[in-house]
Amino acid sequence: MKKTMFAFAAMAAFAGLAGGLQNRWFYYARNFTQDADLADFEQVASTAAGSGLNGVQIACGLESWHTWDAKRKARFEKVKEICARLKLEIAPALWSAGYGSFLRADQNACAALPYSGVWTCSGRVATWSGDSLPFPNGGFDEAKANGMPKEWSWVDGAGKFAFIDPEVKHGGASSLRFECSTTQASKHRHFRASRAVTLKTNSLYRVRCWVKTEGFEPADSFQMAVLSGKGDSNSRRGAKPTQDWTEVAFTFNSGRNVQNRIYVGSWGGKAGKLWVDDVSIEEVGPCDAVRREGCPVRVANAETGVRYVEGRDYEPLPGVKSAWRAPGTKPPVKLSIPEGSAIKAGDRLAVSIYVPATVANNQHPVCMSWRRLDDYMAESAAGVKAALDPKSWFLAMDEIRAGGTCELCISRNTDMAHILADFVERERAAIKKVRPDADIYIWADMFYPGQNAHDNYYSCRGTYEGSWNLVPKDIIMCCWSQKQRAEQLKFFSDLGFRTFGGAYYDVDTLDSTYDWNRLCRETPNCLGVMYTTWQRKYALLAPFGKIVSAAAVTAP
Ligand SMILES: [Ca+2]
Ligand SMILES: [Zn+2]
Repeated sequence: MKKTMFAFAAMAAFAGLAGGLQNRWFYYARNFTQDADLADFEQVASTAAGSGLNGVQIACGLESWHTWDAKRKARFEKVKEICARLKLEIAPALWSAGYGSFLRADQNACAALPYSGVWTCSGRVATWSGDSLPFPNGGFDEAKANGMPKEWSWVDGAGKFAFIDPEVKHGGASSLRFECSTTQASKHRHFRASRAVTLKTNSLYRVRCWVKTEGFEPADSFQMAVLSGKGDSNSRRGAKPTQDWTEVAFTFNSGRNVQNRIYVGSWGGKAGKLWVDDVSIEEVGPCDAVRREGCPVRVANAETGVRYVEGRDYEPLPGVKSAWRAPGTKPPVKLSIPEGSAIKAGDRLAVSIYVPATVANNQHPVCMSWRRLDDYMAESAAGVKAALDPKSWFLAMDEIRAGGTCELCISRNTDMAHILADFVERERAAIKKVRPDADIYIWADMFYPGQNAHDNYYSCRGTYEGSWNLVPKDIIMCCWSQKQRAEQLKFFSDLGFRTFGGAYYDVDTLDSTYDWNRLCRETPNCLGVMYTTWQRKYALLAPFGKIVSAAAVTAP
C-alpha cells in the first residue's frame, strides 16, 4: 500500500515535468567588463545547455545597466544572443542589501553604527587624538612559572601542544607555537590563546597580529577575533598552509560591548604548526562620517556640554568617500573650524557621528530604511527592463548582517523582520511597476529561523524572527541550507510559498545533488533547482544537469 501511494505521489509530482524539474538553472557571476568574460560564459553556458539546463542566474551588476558604457552593454547583448541560441532563460541577480550593491547609488546608504569620541581642537582643525590601550605581553615574550605567557588567561593545550617558542619569533624574545598535529589535541581541536580586553562603547579599534605556519591544515581554521558573545562578527579568518610571518589586521566598532575577549589561533586545526606573535589592539579614529537622514552629527564641548552648530562653529562634515575604507588605515576625518567659531584651540570636543558598519570580512550592508534607495530601485528596474525585460528577477537579499542602528531605523520603532519585509515589498513594487507578471526569487536565509531569521544576528539591532510571515507570498524562496534542505523546503512550502533549490554549493561530489533533485520534485510548488557555485567550480555542471533533467529521480 505504501509503495502504491508513493508511486501515485511520484507520478503527480512528475506531471508536466517530462524533462525533469521545470527550472534547471546555474549560477554565474562575472561583470562582462572584458571580452574574456564572454568567452568564459559561452563555454559554461554551452556545457549547461548541453546537459539539459534551461536557465542561468547572472550576477553581473545588471541593476546598474543604466550607468554602463557602450562596450559593456554590447557584451551583454552577446550574452543574450548566446542564451537565446542555447535556450537558456536569464534571471538577473540584483539589489543586495547585505553586500551593499546599493552603495553604487550613494556611499552614505551604508548601514551606520553610532560612534562617539573626544576630539581635540588644535589650530583651525579638530580631530580624534586617541587614547592608548595598554596591551602588555601581546608578543608572548614573558612567561609565567608554568611556561605559559603572562597576561593571557587561556591557552588551549598549554605545555601539551602550545609552547612559548624562543627560536621562531616575529618580535621580542619569543612567540607562541601550536602543534596541531599532536595526538594530545582536544576533542574540538582548538589551538587558541585568549584574554579579556575592556573597550569603550561606540569606539573604533584596530587589532593586529603576526602569523607564521608550516604544513598547517585546514588553513582557513586560523582566526583572530574580538568577541563579546553577543552575535558580533569581529574576526578575520584564514592563512596559507605554509607562510612566513604575515600580518593579520582588521578594524571594528565596539558598539555596546565593553567586556570582550580577544582570540588568536585555530578553531579545528588538524595538522602542522602555527605561530602567533605581536598581538596588539589600538583605538583609531573614524575616517568617514555617514551623512544622510538618521545619522546626525553632534559636537559639544566635552567639559561644559555646550552644543556647537554645524556651518557656524565647524564647517559641514563631508559624507562617506567609500564605505570600504577601514578606519586606522586612512587619516581620521577632521572638523574644520572657521573664523568666529565658539570652538577655541585646545578645546576638547565630545563628537557623536555615525560611521559605516563593517561586518565579517569587509562586508558593508545598507540601511533599508533610507527611502532614497527607492529612487535607485526605480531607475535600476527601468534599466533592467530596457536591457533584458526578464520574466524572472532574483533578489540578492542574503546575509544582511547590519542594520537597525541608525536613528532613521530606530525611529521606526520596529524590528529587523519588519524593516526587511518592508524593503522587500518596495523592491517587489519597483519590479512589478515595470513588469507586472514578473516572477521574483529571493535567497531564503533571512526568512528561515534555522539560518539567519533570528535575534542577535551580527551587528543588527532587533530580531529577524517572524520575517517569514511578513513577506509577500508570491516571492519565490530559494532555499540553500545544505544541512536543513528538506526542512527548509517544507517550511516554505507549508507556508504557501513557491520554492527553488540552491543546490551543489561547491562540494566535491554530487551526493547532495541526488537528494536536492528528489526533494525539489517531491515538494509541492517547488519550481526547480540551481547549480550554485561561488567559486566558479563548473567541473560537475554537466553531470548535475543530467541528474536534474532526467525524467525520473535517479539514485546515486
Ligand atoms: Ca614576541
Ligand atoms: Zn538604518
